[in-house]
Amino acid sequence: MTNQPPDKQIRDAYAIAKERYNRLNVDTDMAMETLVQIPISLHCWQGDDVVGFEDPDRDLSGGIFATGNYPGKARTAGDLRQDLDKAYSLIPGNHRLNLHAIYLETDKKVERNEIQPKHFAGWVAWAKENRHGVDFNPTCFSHSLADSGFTLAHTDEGVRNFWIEHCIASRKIGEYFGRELGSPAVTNVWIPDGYKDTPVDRKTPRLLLKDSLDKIFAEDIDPQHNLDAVECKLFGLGSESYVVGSHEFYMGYAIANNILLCLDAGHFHPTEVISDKISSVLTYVDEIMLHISRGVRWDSDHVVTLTDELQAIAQEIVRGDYLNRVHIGLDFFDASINRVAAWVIGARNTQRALLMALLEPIEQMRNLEATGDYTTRLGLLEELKGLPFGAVWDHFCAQQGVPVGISFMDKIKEYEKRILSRRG
Ligand code: RNT
Ligand code: ZN
Repeated sequence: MTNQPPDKQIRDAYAIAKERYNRLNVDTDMAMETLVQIPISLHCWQGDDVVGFEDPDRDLSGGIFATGNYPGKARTAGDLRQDLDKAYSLIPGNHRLNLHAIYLETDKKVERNEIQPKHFAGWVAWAKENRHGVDFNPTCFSHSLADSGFTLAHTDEGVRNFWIEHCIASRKIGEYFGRELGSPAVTNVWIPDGYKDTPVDRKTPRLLLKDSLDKIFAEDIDPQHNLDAVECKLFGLGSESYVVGSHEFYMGYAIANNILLCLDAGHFHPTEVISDKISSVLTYVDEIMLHISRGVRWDSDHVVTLTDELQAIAQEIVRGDYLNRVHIGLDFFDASINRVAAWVIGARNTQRALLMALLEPIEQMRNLEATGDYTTRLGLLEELKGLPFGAVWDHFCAQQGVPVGISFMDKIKEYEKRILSRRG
């Protein structure tokens, strides 16, 4: 379909780009060296529309929804790992996996509050072999005890306890991944709890949620192997009027309890952006997790494209020197296109945004701002958008041994024909 440009063309274009950036005192080689060390946590759930292996017939619930029926979704852990391997092979660098509890591997049904590290041994073996770090998530949705729309903030103590136990079990699995793989897992708690219509009591569910979280995090787990995060949301499908775990709720909780806050780019008002929150939140919490996503109208989970906001997120991370305090993950699920391509497109875009940020003449920009020369600041910011960053990106891809430009689609089409189209 689309042949990769000849090596010489990639090299020549890079040489010109390098020279061009040098004039601004930007070192393109150093930018690539930094970029290759930034892991992106690929979310397993794009591979099978958030179904998992616990009960493949169970509908997705919890205010999230995958639409589309593109053929070839992963049905087993083997399928999913094969698809992930393909995706990773088309993304420059070495990356992490973000796994959900429902992706356990067992012969017989295991209740969510009884999951154990051994149910994830297959993932550990695969991650070790491929040098992937792993992040983890309790699955507090798509379950009969979540069908009321409430989990950790449920009025029934028995239901709350079930989910508390599930979250504690998940933290232990995160610790297991962290210890086995030599890199801490971020175990991120997201719950759907909320109301479709206006509640009269916003207070009680929040107090219940706080109490549940206190019980979950009371269990001592080594932060060298497991880091805890909580993820807020403004609204979901069926929880349009009220979500218990709002931004203020979890921001307060993360600060008060010294844990991570997870910011999902699709979880705020349509014109509200997480890029502006990063430096605020990191003033008070040590580390954050990001769910890079793209909201479109009522949906918060479209494939990540190279938007202004994605660039702003990357700029904030790089300009603020926050690379070692921000865990970058993806979160979207599009079932209407090739799922491997969805991962690759979203991840490559995230890396492209990071590269653009790494290619900024940050010192010069800071000086302009400090001396009040906002005119030149604006002019420079706009000119930067036209610099040959694409040539640096192409060179980076070639250097890392992954397809340059849209030629990655050749590999995906070939994979679709050979593997995906044969799945029932
Ligand atoms: C849902 C949250 C959450 C989920 C995953 C599957 O709105 O974004 O992160 O997408 O846990
Ligand atoms: Zn999310």
